[in-house]
Amino acid sequence: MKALFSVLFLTFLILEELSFTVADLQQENSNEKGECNGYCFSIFKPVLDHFVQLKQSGDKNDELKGNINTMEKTIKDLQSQLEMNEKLLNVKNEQISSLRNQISSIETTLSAVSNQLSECRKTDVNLKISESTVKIKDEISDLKIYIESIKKTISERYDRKENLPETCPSGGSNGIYELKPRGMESFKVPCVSPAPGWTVIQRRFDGSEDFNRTWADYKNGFGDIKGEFFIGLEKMYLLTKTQPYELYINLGKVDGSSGYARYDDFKIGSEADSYELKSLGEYSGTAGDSLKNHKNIKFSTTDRDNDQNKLNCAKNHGGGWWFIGCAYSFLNGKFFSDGKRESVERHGIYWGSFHSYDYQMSLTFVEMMIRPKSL
Ligand SMILES: [Ca+2]
Repeated sequence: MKALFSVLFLTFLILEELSFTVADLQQENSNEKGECNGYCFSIFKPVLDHFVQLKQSGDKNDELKGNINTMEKTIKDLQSQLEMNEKLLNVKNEQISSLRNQISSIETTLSAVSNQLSECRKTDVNLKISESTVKIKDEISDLKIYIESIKKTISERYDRKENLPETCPSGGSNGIYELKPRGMESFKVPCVSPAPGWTVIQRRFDGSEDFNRTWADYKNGFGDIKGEFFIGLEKMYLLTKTQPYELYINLGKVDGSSGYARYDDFKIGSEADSYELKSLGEYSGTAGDSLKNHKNIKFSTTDRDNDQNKLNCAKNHGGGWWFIGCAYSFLNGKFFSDGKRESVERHGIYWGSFHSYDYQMSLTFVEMMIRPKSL
C-alpha cells in the first residue's frame, strides 16, 4: 500500500510539477516529513530532492527563456536596425556610385578638353612655325634674287676683268697694260719702268695729237695711249680719291736736256669741283716747282672758263689746264717740234721754272705719271 501510495503521490507531483515553487516543495517536504515516518522519509527524500532540482531547473529554464526572449527581441531590433542600416548603406552606395559616375564623366570631359587644348597648342605652334617658314622662304627667295642681280651686274661690268692689276705692275717691262682699279671700268695705259709702277696719264713727244679740246674730251680722255694722249680727268679723280698718289713729271727740251718734278700727294676733285687741283704734297725734282701756284685752282677748257682772268685762258692758250690768271706751267699747249713758240696767239708746252720762264720756249717731251704712294 505504501508503494502504491508513493506511486500515486509521485504521479500527482509530476502532474503538478512545474507549477510548484521551491517553497511549496519544501513545505510539502516538511509536511511529508511530519506525516511520514523515517522509512517514508528515506524513500521519498531523494525523489523529493530530485523534484526540487527539477523545479529549480525549470525556474532556471524560465529565466533562460526570458533571457532568450529578451535576446531574440534584441536580435530582432538589431536585425531591424541592421536592415535599416543596410538600406541606408545601399542608398549611400548608390549615391557613391552616382558620384563616381559623375567624377568619371567629369574626368572624361576634362581629358577631352585637355586633348583639345593640346591640339590647339600644337595647331598654334604649327601655325607660327608655318608662318615663320613662309617668311624665311620669302626672305631667302628675295636674297637669291638679290644675289643673282649682283652676280649679273658683276658679270656684266667686270666679266673676265678680275685678274687685271689695279695699277701698273712694279718692276714690269714698259708697255701697255690694262688696269682695273677698284670701282672703275678697266682701261689701258702705258706703264713705265725702271721707275716701278708708274701709270702714264699724259704724254707729248711728236705733236700727233691735238690738245685743244673741249671739257668733255678732257673729262673722258683722248688720244692714243701708244702715242700722245691724255688719260682723262675723271679717271684721275677716281684713282686719286681712293688712296694717296704721287705725281711724276718728265720734261724734255728740244736740245735733249731733261728734268723732272715730283709731288708726293697728288689729288684732284670731282667734276662737281671742276676737277680742282686739291693737293700736290711735297715737291722734289730738277725742273723746279711750277705747279704749286695752281693748287686749289679749278680746271678750265675752251668751253668751260673757270679761271680768274676776265678773258678765257684756255681759249687763249689753246688747251685745258688749271688756269689761274693764266699759268706758270701749261703742259697741254700746242706742240712745236722745233721747241719754239711760233706766234703770240698759240701757246706752246711750258714749265716756267724749267726754262727761266721763257714762254717762247716750247718743250718737246712731256710725260705725266702717277702711282700709289704705297708702292
Ligand atoms: Ca676767265
